[in-house]
Amino acid sequence: MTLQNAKWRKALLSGAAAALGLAVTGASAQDKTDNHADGPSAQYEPSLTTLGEIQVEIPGRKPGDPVMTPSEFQEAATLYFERCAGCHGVLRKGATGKPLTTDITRENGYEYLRDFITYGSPAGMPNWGTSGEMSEDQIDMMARYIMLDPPEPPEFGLAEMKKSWEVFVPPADRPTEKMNDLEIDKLISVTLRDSGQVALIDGDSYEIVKIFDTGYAVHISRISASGRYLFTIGRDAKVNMIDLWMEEPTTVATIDTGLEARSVETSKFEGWEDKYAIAGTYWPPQYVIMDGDTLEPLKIKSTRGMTVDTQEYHPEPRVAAIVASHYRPEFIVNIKETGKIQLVNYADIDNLKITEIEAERFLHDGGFDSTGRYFITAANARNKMVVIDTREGKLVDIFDSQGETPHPGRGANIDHPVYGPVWATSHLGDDTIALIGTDPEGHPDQAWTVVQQLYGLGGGSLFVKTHPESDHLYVDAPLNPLAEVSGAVAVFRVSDLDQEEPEYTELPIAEWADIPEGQPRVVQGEFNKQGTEIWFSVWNAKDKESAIVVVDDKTLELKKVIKDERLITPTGKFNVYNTRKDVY
Ligand code: DHE
Repeated sequence: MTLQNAKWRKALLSGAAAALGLAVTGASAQDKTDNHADGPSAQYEPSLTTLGEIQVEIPGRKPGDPVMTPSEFQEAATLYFERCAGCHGVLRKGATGKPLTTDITRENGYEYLRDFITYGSPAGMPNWGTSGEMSEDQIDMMARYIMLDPPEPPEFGLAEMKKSWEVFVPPADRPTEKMNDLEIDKLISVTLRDSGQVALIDGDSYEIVKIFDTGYAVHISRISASGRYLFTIGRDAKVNMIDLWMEEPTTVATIDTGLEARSVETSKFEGWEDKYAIAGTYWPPQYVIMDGDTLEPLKIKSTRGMTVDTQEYHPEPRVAAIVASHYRPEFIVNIKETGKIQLVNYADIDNLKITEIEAERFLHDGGFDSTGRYFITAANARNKMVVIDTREGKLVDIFDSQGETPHPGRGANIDHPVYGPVWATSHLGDDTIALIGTDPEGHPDQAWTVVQQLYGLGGGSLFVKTHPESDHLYVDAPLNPLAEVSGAVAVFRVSDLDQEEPEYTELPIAEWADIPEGQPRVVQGEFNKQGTEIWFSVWNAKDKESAIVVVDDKTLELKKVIKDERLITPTGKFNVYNTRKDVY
């Protein structure tokens, strides 16, 4: 263990642990509750900001209803969607948080609800009042609001999608070959979260090629199998389709696929390259398969249904990660609240075949092993990992990640000096990194178990990254409450992982960016195509300077700081080649 590592582990197990919202032996419930809202896991619950903007009306009054004016009800609904719906569900029927249906809230009564919102609970409810995040008036309003029936946001079917759908450049008017001299595979698409844009940056010259307007608080980019089309999804569920072959890369089509979303993907199986795109939504709970040339919506599937464990009806299971199989004409769709993974076969979408795999509740993100055959994904609120064999189309295993709230992104594949091919995930709730064996043939005893735990900078990690050409595993910690930690990255040398307690090198990325104001967080490493350098976002507030820091992978030295006033709140980065080929 390095000195730094020892320091942070010590801090983590004492004061900082409470700040992270972790259970600490001997700490009172009050300690934990006081600080809950600062914890990385609490910060990472979805904020349904687009739903927060919809206009709602007070449902029909019933005897005994608390009094609310229409404007109070509207304000409370906005607050609820932004702060509470991520855990308690849009319809208040419960998700990771408890249900708040009126039979329960009325039984509890106004005073109980007001105090609960004010002080929180050791079970995970943030202390909205004592943390200063909600005023007394807001808490009074929220207590009354949840005693009334919830407003129901609108559905979004084919008619609504078609109404929003725009094709700016029809396929017939697009070039038949690449018309620019960009090295497309070297481009990196950078999410500019708070400006609702993506920046396309050249991987060699570090020049911004173009900035595109996309959906609100745009989330991720994915690339079509051929590398020609880049797709983005906004939190408002808007999909943008950008043609990278045109003289100047251009948005050729857009569509709204719902009201809240996080995922988009395109078909990758041989013979089906670029044929379809798919977007999954948080609201309404559904996914839509679209034409891969135009985004025309073709098939919408609801995800409402029974939960995997208690087999109860869930009215709003959100769609989390979606990946495209390399072994079958299938999309692999994580359905969060029911805990099911659907293998959606797109070979005949009029006779859609779906294999439904019973996994674990609260599925979030995940990625492939190095062969592309196994999809490894986190049921993060249950601390579980789920493995799907995408060649055979079935569940392989479900096991404990041995840490608190695994958050792999797409994970990282390394060739371990002892255990062979392993895949890594870090955790939001503690400093552990789990290395998981992925080679059932060569290393059957280690397959689908945590073969080694590494200790990183601290809790609040979101992403790990490596590249087949690299001997390094990079681990960020952007949601750690300590600025020194959230501004740095830990790097492990893969060939040293046979040591008993592998040490890491700490890279002071935020310091390198030399940003005078704010407290930027360093998030999500992404390699260039060649695997020679890794890019990190230095993510500051919207009105402050941000940057991208490029690190030389061999020397671990600073190579370049990319700054530009247009780089507002950069977060995710997606190299065209690595993303389309699932290299990570
Ligand atoms: Fe993400 C991926 C959901 C907050 C950056 N994020 C994903 C995926 C999901 C998801 C379901 C997987 C998509 C896929 O593979 O198809 N993210 C959510 C949320 O619900 C959450 C917790 C809260 C919210 O309200 O959105 C959330 N995410 C964030 C952030 O705050 C991050 C750090 C900054 C940002 O831009 O919003 C963030 N999420 C990312 C990134 C990926 C991602 C960079 C893609 C990682 C990859 O390597 O593929």
